[in-house]
Amino acid sequence: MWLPCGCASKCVVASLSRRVFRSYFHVLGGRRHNIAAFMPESAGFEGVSDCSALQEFSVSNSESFWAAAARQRLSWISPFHTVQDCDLSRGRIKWFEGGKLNVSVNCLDRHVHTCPERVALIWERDEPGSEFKVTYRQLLEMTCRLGNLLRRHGVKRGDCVTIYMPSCPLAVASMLACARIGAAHNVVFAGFSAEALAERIRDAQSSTVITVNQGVRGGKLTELKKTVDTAVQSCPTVQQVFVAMRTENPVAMTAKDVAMEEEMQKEDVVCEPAAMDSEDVLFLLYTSGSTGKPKGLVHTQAGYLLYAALTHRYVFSYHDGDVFGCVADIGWITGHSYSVYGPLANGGTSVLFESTPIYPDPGRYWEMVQRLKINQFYGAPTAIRLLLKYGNQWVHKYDRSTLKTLGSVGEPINTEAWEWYHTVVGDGRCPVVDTWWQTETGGICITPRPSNPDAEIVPGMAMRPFFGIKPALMDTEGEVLTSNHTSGALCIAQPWPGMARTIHNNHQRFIETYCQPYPGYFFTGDGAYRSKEGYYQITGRLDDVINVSGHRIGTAEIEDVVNQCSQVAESAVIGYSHNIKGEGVYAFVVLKKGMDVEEMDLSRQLNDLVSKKIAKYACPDCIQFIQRLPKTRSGKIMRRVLRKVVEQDLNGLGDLSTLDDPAAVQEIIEGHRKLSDPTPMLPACPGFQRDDSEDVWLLLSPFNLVNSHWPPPHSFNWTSWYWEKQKDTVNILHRFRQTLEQSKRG
Ligand code: 6R9
Repeated sequence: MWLPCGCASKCVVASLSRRVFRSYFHVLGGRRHNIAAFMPESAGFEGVSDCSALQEFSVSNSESFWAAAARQRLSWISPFHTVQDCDLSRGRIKWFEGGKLNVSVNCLDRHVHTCPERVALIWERDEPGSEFKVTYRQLLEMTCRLGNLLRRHGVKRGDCVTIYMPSCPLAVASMLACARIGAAHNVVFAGFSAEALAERIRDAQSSTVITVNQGVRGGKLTELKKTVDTAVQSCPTVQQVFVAMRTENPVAMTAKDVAMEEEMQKEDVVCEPAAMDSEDVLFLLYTSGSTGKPKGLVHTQAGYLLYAALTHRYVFSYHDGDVFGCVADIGWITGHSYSVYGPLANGGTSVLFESTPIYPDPGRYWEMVQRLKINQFYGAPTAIRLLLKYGNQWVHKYDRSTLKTLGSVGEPINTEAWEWYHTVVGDGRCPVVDTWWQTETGGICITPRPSNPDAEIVPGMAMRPFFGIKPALMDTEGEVLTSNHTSGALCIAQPWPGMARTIHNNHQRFIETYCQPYPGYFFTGDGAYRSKEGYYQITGRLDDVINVSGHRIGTAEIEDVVNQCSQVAESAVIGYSHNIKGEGVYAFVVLKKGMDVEEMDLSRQLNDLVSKKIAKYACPDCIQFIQRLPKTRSGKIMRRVLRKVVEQDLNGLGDLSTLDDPAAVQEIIEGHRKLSDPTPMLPACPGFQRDDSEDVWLLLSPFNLVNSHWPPPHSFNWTSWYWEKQKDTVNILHRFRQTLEQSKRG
């Protein structure tokens, strides 16, 4: 059993229904709340008496606001002399210059001085009921040993260490150890393939990788160390791989490998923190853009930490003693900001979730809420939609009375999922905060809370800008839209400390992507609607990035892989509306001339390829083989046309006159019609839903099946194989098919 060592072992119409929540701030009678008690630094801000005035102040007196917050909330080795030096049009972003600090000291040492035995991390391991708690003292010890170990192995200030680990205390200690000695970290989501990992290691020029022997998720083992072995073969920079043991199964060690826990035991528990400049790099995090090459967004020390801490404290109303449950993986920005940096900077208790929402059953989240007494729960709409389908009984079974705030992130939350989250999970008591933000923004930017005690929360809307955030909507001419009840490209009109500073090794791409589209503004890549009341609702990406189960993926990245298949001439990938994942991946594939292949076989081959080159979640849900792609005369693929075909909006195909060969569209429409024909093909079997992100087949309830367009077989005995057999999906599908055939014959 692996124990941490060192210590011994997306739509514009919101529901019409509106909800008004009572205060969850300190209310001092009547409608007013005590703003200085709410945020101590606001006591010095003139004319600020409530939350909306504080928001206005934070935007129009941005420097005073952020200077006061930075002085009070961060521990500095030496103070900053300049609050900000930014020029968005040139991509220059600098905060708190002159200041020196250490992020790990801010996240650990200062809490160890005041409350060493407070729990910093609750590691909710995959195996249910086997949580493991790590106090601030233990986490500091672990971090220091690891920092010393990295130093002893030559890792220096300015180096970049790649971390390929699932959510666990040693992964957090690895991040903090890097911060302690002044190295940057590059966490790569442990679901990425060897090739995707290798690309990120090479781009980050890492000479050190940290991993575990095996990952454990949903009861299944994944060979993470073997994936690293494959990856480093094409990474000449890698000199050493630290391997921690998550399971007891031994792995083959190479000359580059270092047994991490064993070596940590030899290290001192004191590690001198490096005095870092505010603008030194804290981490790189790769995310997808609209080209085939992922970009390594760079976040720096002080501004990022302050922003993560402040948003964590105020969006979720996190108070001392609360248990904060963000179920995102640490491989994504949500895990960075709200499992690690925000909660730890605030001296909080943070849950690290290693499992899946349906392991061992769909009650996992709520059983965990009951057992760990979670106060704030932060998850993704895709999981909420999935759990909603399993029924309320899985929620009602457990005591959720500790919950105070429910958060949603990663993609638009539809009204049905929002209502279910609010009424069933939260018993109608807890505010639901739909938080909009990005890897680029570092922390939450648009969110219903904080706001005045009686301020309404509209289902499915992120609504209000956070402190210091000034959103702007742009029209197609690049002009700022000033009225309400309007939609446009979402920009942020002034810099804030949490924003990314650059793209690693490619500042020009940073400028072109974020700063040039609307000079003087930060362009988010998202579209938004501003309601009559002035609330924001995110309408989805404006570029070729899709969002599958809350994970960003560029369509170009998938096309690049599909095109590598020797039988494929070219392809076009689009996103389409998927009732669980938010968006699904639809690939149009043109084969090379004279190819005689079974389409089913090739589909399988393409899926394997995408899974191997990127990750499982990027696999196409649907592959349509076509003769040619619809292109303009200049050779541009008309994705708009493909989208309309898949949406079955043939009246919306629009102007096809620029098409090189309009007959191509008719063929595609025909092909799509055949594909969506409800014939009982195995993968499209009604009653089942494939969830690639979790690698499972989901059995929908009899109710769903009865309601599907295809009548259920009368002879089918649901109860005999409902739950326990769900894992054995092949069998179930087989039996289901047999029963269907029997019932048809009968
Ligand atoms: C934090 C995170 C960012 C993209 C973003 C947008 C989408 C995130 C959302 C949302 C609607 C929300 N997104 N939160 N869309 N409502 N509350 O997810 O970062 O992985 O970089 O993705 O996700 O499209 O641009 P990241």
